[in-house]
Formats: sequence, structure tokens, C-alpha cells
Amino acid sequence: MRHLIGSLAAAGIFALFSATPATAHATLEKSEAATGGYKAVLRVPHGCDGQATHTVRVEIPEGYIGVKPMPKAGWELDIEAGDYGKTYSLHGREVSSGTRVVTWSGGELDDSHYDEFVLSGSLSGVKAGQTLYFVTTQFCMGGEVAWDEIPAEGQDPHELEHPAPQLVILASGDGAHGGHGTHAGMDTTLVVGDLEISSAWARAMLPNQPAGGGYLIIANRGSEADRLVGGSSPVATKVEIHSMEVVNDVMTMRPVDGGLEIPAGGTVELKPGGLHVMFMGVATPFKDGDTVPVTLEFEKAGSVEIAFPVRKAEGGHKH
Ligand SMILES: [Cu+2]
Repeated sequence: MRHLIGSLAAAGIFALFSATPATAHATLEKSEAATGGYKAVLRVPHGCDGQATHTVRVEIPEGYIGVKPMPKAGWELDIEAGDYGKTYSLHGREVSSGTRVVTWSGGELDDSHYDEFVLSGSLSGVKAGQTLYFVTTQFCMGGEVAWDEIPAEGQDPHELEHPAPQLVILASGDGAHGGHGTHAGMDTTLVVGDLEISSAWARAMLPNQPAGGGYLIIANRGSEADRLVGGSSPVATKVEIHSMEVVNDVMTMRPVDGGLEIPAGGTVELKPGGLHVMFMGVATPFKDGDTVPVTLEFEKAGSVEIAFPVRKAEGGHKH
């Protein structure tokens, strides 16, 4: 079941399954780099669930320019060139088009084997803290595996299912420690009965991603426990409260049984990598700068309307 493609996720069924361990994902050998020359070594750890992969297709992200693939023995190489989204400076020249998609085909990567696919190019017009996603698809006789979701290193599990290989841009000469790190979220505190709700935010989603995560902090100033029992939003067909944990090395998430307890005098934080609000059946993926209207249902405090500001994911770059 692990490597069924997007249709599973699109059906919303994926929520019932565990995500794959991180080691089984297609990844970049070097996942952080500063502007300038960058050799992308794409590591493909297996075929498709028992079948050999005969074709590997990589979409070159905007900002990775002048890309040349390394030929591989036994594989045919195909380069699709096209216009970039903007004009870049490369070795003193202005360039506005180049390699957009690279496909290695006709090879054989057995499901029990591992292989690497190499690209050479330059990172240009990108900012420190930005993440580039190398959307990768493996094709096999009976299907394909698309690595096209935001990776979620220590973050939301639905996005761990098939994360796109990612590259985090570093500040030149340093480790990109300025400018990002905290998700401020909603900066006001909502008081509803004994509850104080703060720091609500939802994560920006990739195009076609059907589900997203939302986070917030709930403090209970009262002397009785309350429970977050559910939620709804006009922009999602379903809103659930999920927990996540590692079971047998597999990141698993599931709805919180019977609601999430907010203990008397206690504070519960929903954050990436842990408890979260899950928005399912999202027709228009959340974009940075959007606001997601959410109604949360508490057993005692009743229903609460909250606007979740959308922030970009900054997957994988930990401090
Ligand atoms: Cu979830």
C-alpha cells in the first residue's frame, strides 16, 4: 500500500494509512545549498512496490537554472527545455529559458535496488530560507510513484506520504539563521469562556495537495477540563483533530479519539510534528497570505470561529 500514487491521497483515504519511513523517500543527497553552482544528486531508494522502475522524471524547480543532467549507462536521457518564470543572471548573461524537465528512461531500477540521478546547474534568484522542490516521478510497468508533496521533516504526516525531494536555500557564507524560524500565526488571543486561543496558523499547500495542517495554542484558565471535539471550515470538506506518533518506525497520524482534552489550568499546543488540525478535501490549496476560516467545537466552551492565517512551509530546515 505504501506507494500508491496521488489518487489515493486525492480520495482522502490516505488519512487512514501510515506514512512511509523517511528513509524510503526519494531525496536529494545535499538538501541545503547557497546560491551558485549546485550538483543535485537525486537518490531513488527503490522501484514501485515490488516492481522495477524504468523511467525517472524530474521537474526542475524555478531558480535552478542552466541544468544539465548526467547521462547514465543503460538509461536514455531526454531534456524538455522551456521558459523560466523569470529572467536570471548566469555567468554574467541573462537567461530566461533552459531545462525544465529531465527524464531518464529505458533503464531498470529493481525494487530492491537503489540508484542516483545527477543534475548540474546553478541556483539563482532564490532567497535564504526558501525551499525548492524537485518533483520526481518513478514509472513502473504497473504504475508510478509521484514524489510531489511538501516534505515534512518533523512536521505534518500527510505530507510525509510522498514528499518531493527538497532543497533549502542557505544564506551565502552562513547557515541562513536570519529571517525565518518562527510562525507567529494569529497575534491576538481569543478568549472564549475559560479558554484562550492563540497563535493559530495553517500551512501553505502545494498545488493539487488535497489536505493541509493547522496549528494553534489552547490554554484553559478554568477549573474544569474542556475538550476540542471537532471543527469545520467552508474551504474543506472535513476538519479533524489529529495526533501523530511513531509506531514501528513509521510516522502515523489518526483522529484523536473522543476529542482532545484541554486540562484544567493546562495548555495544549497543536504544532507541526504533533497534534494538528487537519483540513481534508481542500479544493483550493491554501496559499501564503490566505486566511482560512475555521469553526472549532469545544465540549464546554461551545463553537469558536477563528481565522487561521496561512504561512509558507519551511520544511526540513531546523534550528
Ligand atoms: Cu492529520
